[in-house]
Amino acid sequence: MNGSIHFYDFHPPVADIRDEVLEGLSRRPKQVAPKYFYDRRGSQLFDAITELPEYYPTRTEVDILESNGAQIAELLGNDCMLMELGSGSSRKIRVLLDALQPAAYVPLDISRAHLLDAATTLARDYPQIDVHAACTDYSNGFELPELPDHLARAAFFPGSSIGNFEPDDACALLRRVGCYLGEGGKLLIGVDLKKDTSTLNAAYNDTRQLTAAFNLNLLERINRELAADFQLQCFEHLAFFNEQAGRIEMHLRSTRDQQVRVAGQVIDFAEGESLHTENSYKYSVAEFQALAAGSGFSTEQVWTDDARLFSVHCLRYSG
Ligand code: AVJ
Repeated sequence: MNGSIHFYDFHPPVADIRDEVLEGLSRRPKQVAPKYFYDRRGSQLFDAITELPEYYPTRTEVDILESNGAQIAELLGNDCMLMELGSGSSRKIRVLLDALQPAAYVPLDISRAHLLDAATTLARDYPQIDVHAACTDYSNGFELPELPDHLARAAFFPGSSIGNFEPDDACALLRRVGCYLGEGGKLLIGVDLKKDTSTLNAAYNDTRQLTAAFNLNLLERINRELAADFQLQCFEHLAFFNEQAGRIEMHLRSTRDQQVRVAGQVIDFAEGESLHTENSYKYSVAEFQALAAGSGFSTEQVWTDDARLFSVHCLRYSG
């Protein structure tokens, strides 16, 4: 069945999204999970962010993958079934598919439209690879289709998306990936590194204000999907490195006292109150290795760029 594409839809129902968003808005400080950024427009805006001069992670990770393709292929093995968490745009996976030539490719993403477009294009361009695309919220104990079990499993978790999770949740997620892989299974994961605060802050406060548009698009999405009436001009983008916590924080700050209706409920915002929309944890190589060890992974190899902006780790699950 070479070259076939299978599509599985485990997208959370709108009622679950409503409950989760309302629960987040009832907290102090208010929060909404960053996975909700990625409707069609949010995914497009994120792709545009990855091309910005200030946003160094994507191009740095691609460079690391390209420079080390042969060694990565050796460590992960050919003919495997390669899962990708948060597939998004396909630039990085093409580098890996070329180097690894896996038998099957299993992209997981919460953005249905984006996943379907990307998976269809890849299936066409790589006719020798079976594609099993699953639209799923992998942060939530991922649901998976029945997959062939005769192939060695490997996983790719690019982009430092692991940084969106609280360290404890990151640990639990990696453990689940490990259970999927089985003992000896390899995980290739991209992790953004700690660095000077001005470089970090610039990456999340670009002069073209695409990151601001990406952040604000969350309110537009909630307006459309949850019958809400956020006024986008009454919120402003805020992003900064929180040194103490070791993470970039993104917020939407209310510029005045206001009330917003969301799915039939009234939500009060005070002037200056913020809605916390994202954390992006940054790690040193040693910090991340310690986190991975806590999930049962040992380090086989770590690559960084010369400026030590970004790291890619090859980890092995030992149970
Ligand atoms: C996709 C989570 C890795 O944290 O850098 C980019 C998302 N947010 N600009 C990141 C993001 C603002 C990105 N991750």
